[in-house]
Amino acid sequence: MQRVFSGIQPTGIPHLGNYLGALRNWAAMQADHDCVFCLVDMHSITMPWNPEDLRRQTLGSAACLLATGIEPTRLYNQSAVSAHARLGWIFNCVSRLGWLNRMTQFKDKAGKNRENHSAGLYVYPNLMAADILAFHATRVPVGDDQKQHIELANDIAQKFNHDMGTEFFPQIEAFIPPAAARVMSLRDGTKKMSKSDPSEQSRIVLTDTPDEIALKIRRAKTDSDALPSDVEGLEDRAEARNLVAIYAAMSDETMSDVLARFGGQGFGPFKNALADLLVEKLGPVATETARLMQNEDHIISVLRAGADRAREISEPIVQEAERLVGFIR
Ligand code: AQP
Repeated sequence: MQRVFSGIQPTGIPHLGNYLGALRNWAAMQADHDCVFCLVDMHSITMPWNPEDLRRQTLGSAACLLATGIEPTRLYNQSAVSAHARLGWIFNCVSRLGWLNRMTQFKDKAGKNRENHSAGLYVYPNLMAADILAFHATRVPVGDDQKQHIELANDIAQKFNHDMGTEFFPQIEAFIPPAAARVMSLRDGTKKMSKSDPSEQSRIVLTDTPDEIALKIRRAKTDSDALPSDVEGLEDRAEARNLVAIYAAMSDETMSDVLARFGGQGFGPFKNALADLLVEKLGPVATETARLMQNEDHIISVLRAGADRAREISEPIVQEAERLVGFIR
């Protein structure tokens, strides 16, 4: 069975972009893949953080993931399994500065003030490569924004294999969903929906109440034209395209199907229908998350059991990588 690895940062409650870009596929892949899913808390401290928030958000994200259908034994938090840090360090020494300089996510997150960012943010893609390769995972379900990082992970695996004269690490394939692989902000159709966007109105989170969902969709930025009757008509209309793409992904239809129904109409009825659809699909996730959050000890025990399983899989792989490098164990 092919092994799948994927992670999410517990930097806030997962949002609709995380759900459509990743989490929904995670849950679906469990049926026919050997899955390992991780709350990548070590990645979460690459940007400024508050320890109490990190703790709370790790537990909240775990509850949310379980509520989306992730099986408890497959979930753990990264810092509990030392394989990530050990292989991450080896990859810091395999990866090249020139490769990291090309990573667009670092440029986006660091902005103009690069000198003031953590070294961790810069080497983040090396740790991400270690996250996946510590499990010899070959399939990684991610949103479109992670494509470049997966390519880098393959470059690192190849260079390690070449330098050590082995075929130890496999090549990785990104699994990017065909629809809504990049969900955009509800306030600005040119920016991706993100947990760290200061505007809460920019995203729908998986714990939003029906009223909050309806309000955010009603307030979502649009233009003043009616919806077009075909997909070409969405060109240069980033916000309209985003809402149609969300509708299509949530209803498992194509964007053309959606426009065949709503094309020619104003945004009012479409937004009402979209809000109803989101409430129908995400409402049960919010209810189950709230139920799980009432028992923090249970969530902690789920993460501990998941970490035990993750250690069992990753330990022999990382020990072999350490042996290949020349470390004495
Ligand atoms: N807007 C998005 N559309 C589609 N997929 C997305 N993902 C994230 N945003 C979108 C996918 O969700 C998975 C987990 O992402 P992450 O939390 O590890 O990191 P991120 O990509 O940096 O997400 P955020 O929300 O933007 O977090 P912050 O603000 O903390 O940096 C990944 O598979 C990602 O592709």
